Amino acid sequence: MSEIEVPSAVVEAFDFGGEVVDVAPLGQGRINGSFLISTRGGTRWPKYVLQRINTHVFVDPGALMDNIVAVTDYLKPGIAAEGGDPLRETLSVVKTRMGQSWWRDDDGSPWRAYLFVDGMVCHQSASSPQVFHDAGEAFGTFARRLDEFPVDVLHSTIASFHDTRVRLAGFLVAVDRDRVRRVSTCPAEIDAVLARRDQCARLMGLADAGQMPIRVTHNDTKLNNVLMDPADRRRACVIDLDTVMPGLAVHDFGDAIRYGANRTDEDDPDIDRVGLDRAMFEAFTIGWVRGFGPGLTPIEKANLVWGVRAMTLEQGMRFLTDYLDGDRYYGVAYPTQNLDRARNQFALLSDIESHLAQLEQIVADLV
Ligand code: GN1
Ligand code: MG
Repeated sequence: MSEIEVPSAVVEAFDFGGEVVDVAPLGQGRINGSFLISTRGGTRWPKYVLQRINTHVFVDPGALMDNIVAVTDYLKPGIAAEGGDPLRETLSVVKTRMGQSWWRDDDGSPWRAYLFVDGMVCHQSASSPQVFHDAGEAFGTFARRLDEFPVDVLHSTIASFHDTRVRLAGFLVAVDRDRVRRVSTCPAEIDAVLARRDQCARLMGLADAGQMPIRVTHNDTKLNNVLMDPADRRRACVIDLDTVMPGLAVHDFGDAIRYGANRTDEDDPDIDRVGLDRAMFEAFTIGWVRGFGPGLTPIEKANLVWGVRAMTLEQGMRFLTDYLDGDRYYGVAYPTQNLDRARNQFALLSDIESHLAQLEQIVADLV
């Protein structure tokens, strides 16, 4: 994202409270461009995160920011009531000088700002089951605190984001169109999806039948989307709220496992290193279920492993779809990177499938 320049008018649009002395690139997100703003002489907060919202991905930045403001405003009193610090344990939107939650620059790009939560640790990969357990507890706690939030208030900022049936349909269109003539380069990967096409309807089918609750979900529960307080394991801040919208809790659980319990990075092209680390799986599950508390329903508990399968299949399908479309969604460093990412996900899925009984047993023993 380093190619993005921050126009000075954007910096001036936000009410940072002091003199801005530095603007530096921040983080490793694939979607938005992020910058750390350092200020001096202010009376409020020293550092902020300034982000340019990717409008290729998020077509309605106003709806997205409405969701984030609604959810973070709702979370703060609950955090305070639990003895936490609402300025550190959830995001705080910084308004523009005009009092708005975002700003459109002269080129039409939307920008927004948050308080920078300092002194927290962001793990790109789990160094131990304990770290992953704590991430699970943070995401579970996030879900619990939003249990009573009126979910209908939220906009679906990306339609059918984790509707695996719709992802399958998009994949089939990409195969059919063969836009950049890559179908012939990946028959085995296409078959990996086709062999599992019936699985794509399971979870959303349960939701449509009214058996699985629609909740406020995060929808991008990667380990690196939770900041952890090194001084206190129970204090954390769930970030990247762009995809907070109505969804399924089992999808949030599954996406976290898919990303964080893989023995290697999702970008690793060496699929011999891919596999589901069962100790990591167990640690996250313990933390997540504990954080979530008694609100988790029996049908959700019974479908946790299905959530992992669905999210791994879906992510493989999304990477492969983008490869077939000519890499228009995910950034790539080399031409076959999205194909490698898809292969990585399908290898993970195969490993999960060959240990299903064991994973179901781990869950059954815990919940
Ligand atoms: C994107 O930008 P980042 O890394 O938070 C994507 C997720 C994928 C992920 C795969 C809005 O997340 O859904 O799981 O890449 N976010 C969006 O690495 O599409
Ligand atoms: Mg994200």
